[in-house]
Amino acid sequence: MKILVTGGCGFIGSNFIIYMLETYTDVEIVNIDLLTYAGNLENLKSVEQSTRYRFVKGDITDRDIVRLLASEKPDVIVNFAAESHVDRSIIDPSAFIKTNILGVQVLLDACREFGIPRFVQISTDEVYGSLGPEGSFSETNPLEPNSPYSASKASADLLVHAYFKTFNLNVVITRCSNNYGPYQFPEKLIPLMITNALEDKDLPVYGDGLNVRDWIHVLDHCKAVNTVMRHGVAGQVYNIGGRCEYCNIDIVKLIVNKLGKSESLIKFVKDRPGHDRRYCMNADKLTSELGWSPEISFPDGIEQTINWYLENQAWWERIKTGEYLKYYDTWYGER
Ligand code: NAD
Ligand code: TDX
Repeated sequence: MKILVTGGCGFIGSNFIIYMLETYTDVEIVNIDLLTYAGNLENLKSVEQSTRYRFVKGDITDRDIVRLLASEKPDVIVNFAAESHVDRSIIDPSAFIKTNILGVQVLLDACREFGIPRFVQISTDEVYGSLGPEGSFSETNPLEPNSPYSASKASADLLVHAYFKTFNLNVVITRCSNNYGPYQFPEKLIPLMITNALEDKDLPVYGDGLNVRDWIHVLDHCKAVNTVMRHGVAGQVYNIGGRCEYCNIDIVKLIVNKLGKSESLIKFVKDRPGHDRRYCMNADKLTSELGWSPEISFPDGIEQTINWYLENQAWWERIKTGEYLKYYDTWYGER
């Protein structure tokens, strides 16, 4: 099976590539990634010598490069490439609109032109908006995104659906909850808190810290994507979730305590504008129809993840320089 992965140098894409190459000897992967601030070739060191893996630096909004790779006739395109951080989309939405919407159009057009048999769009729970204290999102919930990031992802979902209906393209959409695990960029809650705590820096918690997220280990997400890629029904959406709700302040306290640091590092700061209160995924469709369910418990997964950041200090220290510091000052400086 030849897979064209986009955005494979990011957090989830790199975990997916490593998982697929290690698990299946008949899988070949081409990875196109623009290497934005979030893309890191170091994530793929363990597979870069593999004869079944090839990296191409390129932009999914660039029709020429996408057409060139599509002309190699992969069996499937799995689209992880995106601007993925909500806070950055509040500072400037432009790149989100370009990559997350226009980039998807370019990929879909290439699928049509070269007859690619399947397109997998990696979407997110955030397209459904925000939940109250009860209930969960199912695939039939309306799309009610609240941030420029989630609006761009919801737009892409609608476009993917339209190409299924109008052009009969073989597409599937996955919508997953919050991931955590190795190689996550330290702008997202869990790696930010782990690395700041290790550096004895403030731990900025937005608002009252009671916003709830549904956490899933990245490896469980990768396995779900593989399942949907192989067995999902064309035109369908599949929710993916960890069945694991935590409010932010509990996660932060857990990390602080595991690292033996003081809770006085925790600082409540000005809330994120448009901050979604709660996400919770109902992934019953994926479990009952395709047989997937999450395997890694949060206590095991978070322990393993904290250890990974402890053992890979050089990885995140190299990231937390230059562009990262500029972003950090812009976003957190006045909170
Ligand atoms: P990430 O920011 O870590 O990685 C994104 C990757 O895409 C980077 O390697 C970046 O260089 C690349 N990229 C960005 N713009 C590009 C472009 N124009 N052309 C080619 N490559 C480009 O993101 P992530 O957390 O790994 O998320 C991957 C996907 O999963 C995204 O589509 C995101 O919306 C979705 N998702 C993420 C989560 C999560 O919790 N992280 C949850 C659900 C869904
Ligand atoms: O410094 C912080 N302080 C804080 O309180 C940061 C970075 C976050 N938070 C809160 C905001 C959220 O309630 O923690 C929660 C998680 O924040 P993020 O890690 O930024 O994730 P979220 O906004 O929930 O979005 C994530 O899940 C869905 C990913 O970034 C998206 O790419 C994915 O689609």
